[in-house]
Amino acid sequence: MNKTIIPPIEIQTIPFNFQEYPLEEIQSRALKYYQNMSMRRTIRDFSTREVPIDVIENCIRAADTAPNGANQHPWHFVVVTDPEKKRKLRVAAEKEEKEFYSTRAPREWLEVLAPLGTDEHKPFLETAPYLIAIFAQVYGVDKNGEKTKNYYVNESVGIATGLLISAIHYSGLASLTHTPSPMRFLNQILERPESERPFLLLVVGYPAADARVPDIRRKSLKEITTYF
Ligand code: IYR
Repeated sequence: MNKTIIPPIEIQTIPFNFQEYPLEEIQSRALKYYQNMSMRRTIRDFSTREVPIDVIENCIRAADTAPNGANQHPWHFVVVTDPEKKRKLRVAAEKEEKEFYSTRAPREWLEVLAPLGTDEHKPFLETAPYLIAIFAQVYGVDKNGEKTKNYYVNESVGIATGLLISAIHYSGLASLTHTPSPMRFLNQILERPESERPFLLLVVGYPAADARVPDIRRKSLKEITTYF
């Protein structure tokens, strides 16, 4: 096959607005950021307390700053507050999860989940003020309706989701990464096209006053790093 030669184009550039800090400040910022992130926990008991939409929108804006394949931003965020939609999502998720916990999940999977105390009951899908369904645009669709290729979709959407979770925590709210499996029902209930694959359902809000979390530990730096 003949390789088409792509003529070089002159790319438009603008000056890079880099914010430089004194070294001690960089060290202190890194430490403080870590200390703040170390307080993040996934919670399962949410309060019904309201959260203004601008908080959620700014967190999504932060997620959209994620580095991504060919600047395609292959993601879509569906913000759900409508009680009827939430109820439908809960019913559909609990149906799949019941299957998962009772038959689909292999014994060894259930064993590693046991310390987390998860089960098929997902009341938080109705109690929390926001559900954010994150979709990965597996392929694009051009103006003629033809499929176009997207690059590094999983990596891009994974990074954007990480930034979103971090922004939500930094803002002072809590979240839960919920992964009903399979989750194609999200396309149907949330009216998203076939070109989008549901990636994650993020539950966002304040923790319930009496919320508790499993007594589990993170890995140490030593366990997760190698230096040369
Ligand atoms: N999707 C199920 C099961 C589950 C799987 C993993 I891996 C977790 O870390 C937690 C739960 C659920 O959401 O309950």
